[in-house]
Amino acid sequence: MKTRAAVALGAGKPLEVMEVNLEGPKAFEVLVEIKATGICHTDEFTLSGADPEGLFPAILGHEGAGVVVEVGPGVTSLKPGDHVIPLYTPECRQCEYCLNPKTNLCQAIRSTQGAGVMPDGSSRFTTLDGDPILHYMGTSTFSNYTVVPEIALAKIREDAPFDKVCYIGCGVTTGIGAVINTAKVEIGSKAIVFGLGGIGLNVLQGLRLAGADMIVGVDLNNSKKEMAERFGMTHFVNPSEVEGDLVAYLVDLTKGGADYTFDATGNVNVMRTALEASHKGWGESIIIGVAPAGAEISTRPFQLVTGRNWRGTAFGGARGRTDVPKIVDWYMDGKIEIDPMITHTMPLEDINKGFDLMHAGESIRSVVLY
Ligand code: NAD
Ligand code: DAO
Ligand code: ZN
Repeated sequence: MKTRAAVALGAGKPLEVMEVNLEGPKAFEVLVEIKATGICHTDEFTLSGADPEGLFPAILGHEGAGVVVEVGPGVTSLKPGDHVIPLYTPECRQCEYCLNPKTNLCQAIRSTQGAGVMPDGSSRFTTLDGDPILHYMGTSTFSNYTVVPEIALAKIREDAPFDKVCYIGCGVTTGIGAVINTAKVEIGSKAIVFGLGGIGLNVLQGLRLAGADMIVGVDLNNSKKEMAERFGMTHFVNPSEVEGDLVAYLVDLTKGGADYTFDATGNVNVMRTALEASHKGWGESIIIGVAPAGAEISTRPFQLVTGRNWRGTAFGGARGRTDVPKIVDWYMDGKIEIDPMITHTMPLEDINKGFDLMHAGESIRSVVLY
């Protein structure tokens, strides 16, 4: 079949919206009509060329929601008409990683997903001239129709609006999951969140859900304060307005350091501040942000000797097929909010405007509606 897609032809170039060929689903694959997709910082990271694993030409996009159109041989868990969210972190429920409760990093299709192809080693996308186009994160939601492995699709309830729950495909789950699955924040905790963008706001609402008492937000941009308060932030700090050492300021504000800190900036200097602002003896600092290629973190080892813990999280530690439908329920039951974070919507033809809004810091989430 043919489908409309925004194709990343090369690093640093705008996406080009064009018709491409899409081959049908092979064994254990599913053809999905994408109804809506968010534009995430990570798509921008890859498109910019900063992602060392970025491959071109490719169809980016990993924050979508849609409907199953056709299933390939061997697919048993989905049928045409099912509503789904594609997962860049699959859940095969059989591999060594899926069987270990300490991780969500299913490895069943890791090597082919990283190479931009389906598990059989080939791409389903080609240009109208027949040249291959690669998949991205196993999802390629910047295409109206896409093929996704069965183990990388979460089946969700049919009354959930695609234009909102697509955000659960990355940002919502990453932020809330970092709090609930990775940090396992307890009621009454003190927390600091660095970076109040699309991920940080969801860390805030995760902390509110977990019953944290003090929720400090840190951002260089004062315009982030209002929305952050709406999502549970109790105190705001702009580092550029703090005189003296930021760590000392935050330790004083939290009366000894925070029980939990979260980096949602991707800046390695911020990651160090986050670790050192966590409480001596038991503080945990969770890295969510993805740093530029080659960047390294550092601190004095004595920070760890004296009981602070440095950890990371991918997709909020969530097992997508199991956890994503539950997060959709939380949204539908009013336990979490998504609507105010979808600040812009646009048709596929205008997708580059979504990237412009992100660069200008004017959007939290732009969503493409097919
Ligand atoms: P964003 O651009 O929307 O937000 C980043 C925020 O950080 C902005 O508000 C910005 O003003 C603030 N900021 C920048 N530098 C700062 C500094 N020095 N001090 C304080 N605040 C600062 O980005 P986002 O979509 O929220 O993504 C955040 C990070 O999370 C990115 O690195 C992204 O790649 C990463 N991410 C990780 C995962 C994962 O699974 N681990 C998933 C999705 C995104
Ligand atoms: O198993 O090695 C692996 C792959 C893990 C991928 C985790 C990706 C999380 C960070 C990227 C942000 C995605 C939007
Ligand atoms: Zn697995």
